[in-house]
Amino acid sequence: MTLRELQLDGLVGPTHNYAGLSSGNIASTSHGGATSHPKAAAMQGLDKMAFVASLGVEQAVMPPHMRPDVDALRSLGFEGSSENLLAAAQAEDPLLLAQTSSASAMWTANAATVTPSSDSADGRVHFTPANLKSKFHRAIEPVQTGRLLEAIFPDRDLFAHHRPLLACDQFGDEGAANHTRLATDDGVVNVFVYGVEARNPESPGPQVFPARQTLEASQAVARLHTLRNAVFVQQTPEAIDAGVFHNDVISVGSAHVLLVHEEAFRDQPEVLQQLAATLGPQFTPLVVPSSSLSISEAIQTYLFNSQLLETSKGMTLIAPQDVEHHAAARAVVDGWITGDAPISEVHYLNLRESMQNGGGPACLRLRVPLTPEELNAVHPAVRWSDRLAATLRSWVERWYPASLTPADLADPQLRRLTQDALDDLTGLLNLGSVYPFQQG
Ligand code: SUG
Repeated sequence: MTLRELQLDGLVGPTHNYAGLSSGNIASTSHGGATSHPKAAAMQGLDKMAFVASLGVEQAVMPPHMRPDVDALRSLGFEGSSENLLAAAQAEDPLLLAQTSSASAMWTANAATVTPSSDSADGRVHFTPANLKSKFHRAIEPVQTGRLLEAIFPDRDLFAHHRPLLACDQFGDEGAANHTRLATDDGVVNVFVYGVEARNPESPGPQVFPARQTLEASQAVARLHTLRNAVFVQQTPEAIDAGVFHNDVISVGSAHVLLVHEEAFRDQPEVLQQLAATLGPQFTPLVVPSSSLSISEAIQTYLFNSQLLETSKGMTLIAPQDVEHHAAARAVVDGWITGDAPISEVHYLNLRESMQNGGGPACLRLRVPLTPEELNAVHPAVRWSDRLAATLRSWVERWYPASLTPADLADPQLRRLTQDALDDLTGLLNLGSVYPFQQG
């Protein structure tokens, strides 16, 4: 059965801001406190979706989460009306207010891990929302993510929705950002990349920054999804310590192609041999040596956070403009396009607002490979069309602030505006009641 890959992009929320929340993510920590531009950020995301859809790729949109998350603040002891509670949080613990205000759900590569029906033993598409337990501002996402995924993929005969793994050190799970599905005529491999083996004190791990994904979590997700063809590969601790907080910062793969930096995986030559043994001669790993692009240049430009899309013209790369403007990264891409690599074209997009928080093109999308029948069962109103594009653009135009600083996050008007905007959006997308504030 031929699968088509749906790109489910996170719509940037109205509270998009720079709070420096993600240690280990260099763009996030270096932009903490900067002024953000939520309207521009959302428009940049919509431009990407429109562009990808124009290539003939299936595209859909995932709504933002309600922020600030007043319920999370209440669960941490703040009381009273939303207005008083936000003011109290800002006075007492502004970092906590920033954490509960982050629009980080936009990076849907971390929303869940997805297994296509062709790979699961029960023939259903499986979703497990990532628990994102490594960072508090992200650990408040999975319940809402699960609700949205259930609304977008409603048919339980076709779609299996699991609960997030229990959030603890042993089961740190960051979703599809650490998962790559490769497929050739000879075979399919689901590559799960982890940072550390949590229960094994002998397992080498990073010394400076946290390993967000554990082997135990990857194994549990593969088990839940009844996967038959999973392999588990460890990141080099050095890459994590250099700022590779998710594997999708240093490798991206699709079908028979794997773009990967030389220093991405432990025992990389053996890993690639193992993949080749299953995938056969079509498998094409394009390994970028450190002499062409150092790890820090890979992190700075986000070359490997490009989207690798199958289009009628062959493999197409959607890369951030930062790659275009960096001589060494640009040379790597030019080498692929003009040489005999199976990549036919590249398009550079402006995703500055998201990039400054460490989110490139691939972070902003969750890939969902579907059969035609499954595609037909996707909630129709979130699937891309010119009409949806126009609706979303005027929705953003109407509701989004032009700029935000961390000091603006306690503004009761921002909370009210976000709630009204999301209420309006659920109507436009015909999603029913998907937010707690709509459920009384
Ligand atoms: O989890 N940044 C996100 C970026 C996620 C990128 N996703 C992938 N690589 N798949 C993170 O570190 C920064 C928020 C702030 O600092 O305000 C943030 O959460």
